[in-house]
Amino acid sequence: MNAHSDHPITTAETLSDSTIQSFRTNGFVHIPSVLTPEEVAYFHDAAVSASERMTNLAAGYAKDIFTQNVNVWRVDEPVKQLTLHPNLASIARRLAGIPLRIWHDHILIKKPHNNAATEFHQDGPYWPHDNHKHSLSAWVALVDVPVERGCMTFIPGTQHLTDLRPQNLADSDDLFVVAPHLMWEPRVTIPLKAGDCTFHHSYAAHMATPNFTDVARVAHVIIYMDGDTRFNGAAHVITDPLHLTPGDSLDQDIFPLV
Ligand SMILES: O=C(O)CCC(=O)C(=O)O
Repeated sequence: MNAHSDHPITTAETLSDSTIQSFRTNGFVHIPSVLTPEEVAYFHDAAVSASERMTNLAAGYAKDIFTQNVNVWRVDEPVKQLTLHPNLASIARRLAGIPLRIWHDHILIKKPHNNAATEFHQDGPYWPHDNHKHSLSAWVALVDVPVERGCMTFIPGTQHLTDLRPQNLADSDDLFVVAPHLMWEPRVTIPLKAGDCTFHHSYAAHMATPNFTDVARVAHVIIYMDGDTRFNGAAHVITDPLHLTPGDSLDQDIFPLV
């Protein structure tokens, strides 16, 4: 199930300047081998088990696309080790170049033969955030994810488009309705070995291919936000229970600095 990579573990210290530059220019980057094969096996089993126990938030809006379990780190000790993984956090901080907090994590599983893409969208417009210019996600492959199993595709440079309305990730046209010129931009598709990850900026337009294989696609996504992000008053499943006031700092236990 999981390819054992011969690549040495990538750390914040071994990250090259050109990798950091590539992230800042394109809005995404492929980082090979952020976890050891032993960690991949441990976190894969933990993620699948947590997902089976937790509510599937996508049941209402994206049921064929993936299952989605949010803030797993708050209730599951092994997954917490992955979400707060020091190697991932250090790489994220080097890419962003600023102090970061956890916004939330989520486990996204595409069932075998789900045959449904996650359509193009940006993440930033969904979030109730001000002051979050550097927010980014680590999308960690917990199985091998070739193109046929649901890997990520990005449109380079789109992280600069910060004023689009939220786009529907179940509608293949929606991003191109709000930004028609993007239809003609080149796209970059990044298959991942288990234990690799991509990082993407919160405004980088991205989609994930369908799963046409017999194996579930298991990804764990850790979202980091700027340390001084503020709440902007919009509704969101993570912040609704906190009864915040617009302008409030997100300096709270549920959003730890990493
Ligand atoms: O894994 C997927 O299907 C989509 C992931 C995604 O949109 C994200 O991590 O922002």
